[in-house]
Amino acid sequence: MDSLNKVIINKDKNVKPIWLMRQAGRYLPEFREIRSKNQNFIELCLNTKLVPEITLQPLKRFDFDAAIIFSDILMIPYGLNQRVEFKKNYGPILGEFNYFESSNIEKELFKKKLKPVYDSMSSLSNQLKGKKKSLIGFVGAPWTLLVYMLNRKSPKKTSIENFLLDKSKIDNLLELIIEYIKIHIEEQVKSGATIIQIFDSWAGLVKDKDVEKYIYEPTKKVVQFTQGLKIPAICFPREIKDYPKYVKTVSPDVISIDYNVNIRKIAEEVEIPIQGGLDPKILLSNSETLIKETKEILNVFKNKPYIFNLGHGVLPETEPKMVDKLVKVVRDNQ
Ligand code: 1CP
Repeated sequence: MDSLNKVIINKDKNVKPIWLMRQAGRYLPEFREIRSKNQNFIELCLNTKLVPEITLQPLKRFDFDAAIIFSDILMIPYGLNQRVEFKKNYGPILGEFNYFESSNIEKELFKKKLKPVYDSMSSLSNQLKGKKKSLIGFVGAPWTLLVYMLNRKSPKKTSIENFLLDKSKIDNLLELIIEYIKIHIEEQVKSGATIIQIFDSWAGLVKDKDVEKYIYEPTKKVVQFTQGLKIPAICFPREIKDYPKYVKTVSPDVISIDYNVNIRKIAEEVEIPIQGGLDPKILLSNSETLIKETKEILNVFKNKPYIFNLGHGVLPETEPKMVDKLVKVVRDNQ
């Protein structure tokens, strides 16, 4: 078993594996080159030749312990026949969600639309065979997908209050989303994913009184489903207020923390393996700061099962040589 799965399952305290959210992406010139020739982002995510290539680009440069398939959380709404587009310098734009049409979609049709993702996963699984690397599949958490599907753009752009008013619509849609998240997880696992990460990027938008209903309950269903497939689940509930309570209620195998979390406090409060936390902006600073901050994290988690990662995705302005430095510092200090 590879080191990342090992730290999760055996809770190995001495190995500190490393991978980065958005490790394949715009900070790499080789990605930008492919992207410039492939304007349609969804089509790119369905390209079975380019997806494995892009996924492996960061592993060619850096000594990461895991590959995360190059895809997007919005492939689920796409599979449910919602229009999904990515506008340059703006982000995703989704079409009107038609509940009736989507709830009547054949599961086989959904799988067929997303088959290229699963084929890319199989190809990656074959290419990584014999190498000590984990292969991470992922999904958006039910809440974060609900936000994009009803808001139809990033909630950075607008308030989300309006769509939360129609509660009956939301309940049905959440159930539908959970059903398809499970299918998407199962197909990725069947194709060779060894870990599933659940991205709840907008968990921080939920008010305290609604956390149980929109975050804990639906995510727990997804986590239990993943664990039922004998696959570890990493949860990333970005900007959630109470991480210890989340861990207790949702019971993921690993909790991935954002960069606002107090690492000393959480190291004491949480028993399960922790992932992440380094502010991605540190990679925009200088070597000295990077070494200092990285060593501090390694020190805090010295006697704990910990997976090195950032508190959110790699920023596009990041210089690849800083990522290389980070990996070396992590390797040399354990
Ligand atoms: O070239 C481009 O403009 C495309 C940028 C891009 C990339 C590289 C998007 C559009 N998605 C991706 C890939 C992606 N998305 C990965 C690849 C695997 C990796 O290397 O990590 C992953 C894991 C995601 C997951 C994802 N998509 C999330 C969760 C993680 C996070 O960043 O919070 C979210 C919220 C999305 C939606 C999305 N897709 C793309 C963008 C720019 C966004 C965010 C939009 C917003 O700010 O609301």
